[in-house]
Amino acid sequence: MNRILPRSLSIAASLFLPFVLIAAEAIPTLELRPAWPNLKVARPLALEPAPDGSGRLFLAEQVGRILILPKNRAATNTLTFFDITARKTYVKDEEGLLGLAFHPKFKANGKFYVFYSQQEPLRSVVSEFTVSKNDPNKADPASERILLTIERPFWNHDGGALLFGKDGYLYISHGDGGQRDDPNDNAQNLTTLLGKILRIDVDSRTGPLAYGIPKDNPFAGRTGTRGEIWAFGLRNVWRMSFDRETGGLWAADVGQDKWEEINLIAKGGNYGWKVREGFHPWKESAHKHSPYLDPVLEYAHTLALMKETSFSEHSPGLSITGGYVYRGKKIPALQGAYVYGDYKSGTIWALRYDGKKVTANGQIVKPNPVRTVASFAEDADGELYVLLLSGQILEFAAPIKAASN
Ligand SMILES: [Ca+2]
Repeated sequence: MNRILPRSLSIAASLFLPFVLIAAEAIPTLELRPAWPNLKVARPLALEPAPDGSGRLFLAEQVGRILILPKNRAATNTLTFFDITARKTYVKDEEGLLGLAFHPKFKANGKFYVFYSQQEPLRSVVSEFTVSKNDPNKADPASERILLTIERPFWNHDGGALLFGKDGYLYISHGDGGQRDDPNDNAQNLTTLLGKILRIDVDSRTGPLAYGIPKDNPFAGRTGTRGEIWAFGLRNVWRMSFDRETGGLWAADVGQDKWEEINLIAKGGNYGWKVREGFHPWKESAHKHSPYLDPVLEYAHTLALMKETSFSEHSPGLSITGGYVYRGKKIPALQGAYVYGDYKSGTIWALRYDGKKVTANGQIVKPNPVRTVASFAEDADGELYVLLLSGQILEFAAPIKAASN
């Protein structure tokens, strides 16, 4: 018996080999290197280029600071642009300063937006701040305008991605409120902002709200719903991004016990949680809002579970971190591929999608379980970075010689 197993495995491997090789050719093997080798930062979660032509890159730390990174990559010092560490935004795990977005007209109005956690009561806050009138490298701490406060029943599943679309509206991800199995059934409930992607207009006001609800939001003006909702049925979108070329909104939804998933977000779409996780049935919900939209791709927490999917060649992971479609110039072989990773396994993959199905996917760097892939970032040129919770900022590079992966 012992001899049969390896032999049957090798036959299976040879049958699948042509497909594996074709898929591997479409996804390059890359290396990672420190982008600022001499910098020490704390728990970096977002890195954003200022859209003002200054070439400045701003790094948000979970503890409540925003730093301006030095243009000299060998430098050792940063400038502190913003600091709310005294508010104790980061108490544990998923809380903290989680998102940063610059107003599209930042150059003229100096406005930027942050998403941060607060205690007593547990809540997420989305606020507008303005740059100091005297110093372009300092935020004005007295300029805060709170747009949105979302109370949370539990400490986890905050979400916290913030980004502006080409439509000028601010998109916000918020998790289902936490614990397990969405006990309050929030993600399918259209009267709460938990378990959703939201879309608001920071430049206008609707009624007593500190922001406007765009008239073309899918639930705007519908009774029994929140007009801010753009998409729902999401457990805890940990990072989302727009493809700067196609405008597609990619959102990675962190799974509970089995399935991690990547979704392409459509207006009004229901991405299934907690009725579904990935492509699979999960729990009952008191709310009925079918159809449930399937993800682009899923991967499982174990190798054994991967056999139940059409992505059986995909390696497993435990907590997805969404990235970006690569539109930079330095690595032509990565052009047009969506890059994503796993916080727990330290794996980084890329996939290609033709609008209907995944046509290729694979690891682009070797897994490393101490590589805490907390977030990805994209600079003004479309080059990508990996932010490790351990405090490193990495960039991709094509290997100098063929990898022996
Ligand atoms: Ca889903």
